[in-house]
Amino acid sequence: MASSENQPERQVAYIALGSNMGDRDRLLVQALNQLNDRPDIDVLRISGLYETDPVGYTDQPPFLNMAAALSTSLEPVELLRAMLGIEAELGRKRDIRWGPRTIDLDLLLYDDVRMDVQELTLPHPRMLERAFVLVPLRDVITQDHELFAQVDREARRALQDGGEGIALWNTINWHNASAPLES
Ligand code: PH2
Ligand code: MG
Ligand code: MG
Repeated sequence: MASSENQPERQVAYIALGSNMGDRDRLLVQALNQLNDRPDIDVLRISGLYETDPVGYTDQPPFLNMAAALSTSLEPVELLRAMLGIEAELGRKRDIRWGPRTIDLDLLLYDDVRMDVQELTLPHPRMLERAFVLVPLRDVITQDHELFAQVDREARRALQDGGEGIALWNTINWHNASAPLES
């Protein structure tokens, strides 16, 4: 029996967001608003918006990438499914395999949880190799996370190694994020 007296414990999770199609910054903010509109997710902090050269399949437009810290009462796989639902709402119709993405939401870290199931591996297995993830993540991760030092070091290293095509593009005050953006 579900009890409203039991306050579900809230955990901090870190996500990466990316868009290289359509109104990129608006799509990122819409995704953050849709996450925050849920009673079981609060967006705590957001990174700067970084414009990044495409990695992997390079013949596509530049991305805007950012990261966010969330607080959530959802379990990791439930959080992932909520993120995929928002992705589908914002991006499904224009999504082309390997091609440009309206919105990509990746779950990077959930507290200090380590897990590996079919749907989800935590920490995200490639996050420490991707400058477009590390640099925004460094803006929002706190020192109490066990990967803080590694994220900080690898983000600095990526920027020293020529920047890896990453440039700060804009910053948003999260509390004003639903108001019109200035550029
Ligand atoms: N995402 C990819 C592939 N390549 N490159 C950049 N710069 N940013 C991304 O978010 C990105 C990418 C697949 O998810
Ligand atoms: Mg991705
Ligand atoms: Mg993804």
